[in-house]
Amino acid sequence: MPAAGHRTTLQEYVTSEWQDKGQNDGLAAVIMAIADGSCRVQQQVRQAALADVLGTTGEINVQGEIVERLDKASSDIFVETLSQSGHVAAIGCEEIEKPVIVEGDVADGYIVLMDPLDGSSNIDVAVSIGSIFGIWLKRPGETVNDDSLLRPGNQQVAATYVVYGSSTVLVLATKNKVSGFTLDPESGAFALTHPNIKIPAECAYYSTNEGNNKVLDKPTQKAITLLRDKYSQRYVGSLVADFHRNLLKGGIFAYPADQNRKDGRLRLMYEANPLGFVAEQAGGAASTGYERIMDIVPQQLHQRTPLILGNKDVVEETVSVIKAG
Ligand code: P6P
Repeated sequence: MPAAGHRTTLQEYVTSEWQDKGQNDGLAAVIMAIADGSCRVQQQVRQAALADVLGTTGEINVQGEIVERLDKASSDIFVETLSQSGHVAAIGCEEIEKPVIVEGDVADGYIVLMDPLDGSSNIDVAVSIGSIFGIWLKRPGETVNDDSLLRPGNQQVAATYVVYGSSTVLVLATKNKVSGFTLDPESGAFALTHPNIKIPAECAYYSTNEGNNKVLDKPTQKAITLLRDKYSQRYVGSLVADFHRNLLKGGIFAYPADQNRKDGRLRLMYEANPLGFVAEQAGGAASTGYERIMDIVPQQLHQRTPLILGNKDVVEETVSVIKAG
């Protein structure tokens, strides 16, 4: 029994609570690899200009976007910690065109899809950013190859994200359980601070880039107008930060397709699927505007999708307005 005042650490949570529920200890190792990597990333995020880690590498990534130096550094850190966990068979990453197939003896073979640093445009201006991870288990007996990563979100076994904000918070979701852990700067450990997260019944906020309104189709403009009439607008411009606030306070995030982004802007495999998993385990929903995000059968590692994410009733209402045309 923990001492009075002791907060359960993430390590204790994934090695004790999960064992009671038969969770595979390999998954615990994967989660701790993500936690360890995020501790190293947040140190660089917080040092920022002091550590000369801001600015761009001069490269253009597979998304056609300028690579921030912290994007690359974060990608390298998580590839290293995940590869060394002994339980990850393959990694898909926003910053890396092809899947990373982890060589050597991998016990059970988790597949991790990640956005190592989401919200790059906010790095240089000290606004919250984050890291996002979707976790699948390879098919029994499968020798993983590039196609092994193209799994629908409804086959995820867990998802987690880290928000580097006024505090560093890691949110972990498994089937029907979402818990939040805050990094204790003193101990360097994540401590349980948000047990059993459920999205509040009342939606308080809507998060969308209103600057895109003019390029939305009419049904989507109507749906956004309904949100604008009902809820307060909060938009950080970092998906993880916007989603985290909406998860804890009640809200909806919408990045629909538009004339300039026919397939939407956000990525299915390592943004929409993981956060859709978290949202659903917390009682929320995630849709493209026409179908459940996690039912999409992916065709490409970096494919994009429209995303409407948050309170289930508000997502469903928004979808029905869009579908009504
Ligand atoms: P816009 C950040 O670059 C990101 O991928 C998400 O984190 C964020 O929600 C979105 O793009 C912001 O896009 O077009 O509003 O700047």
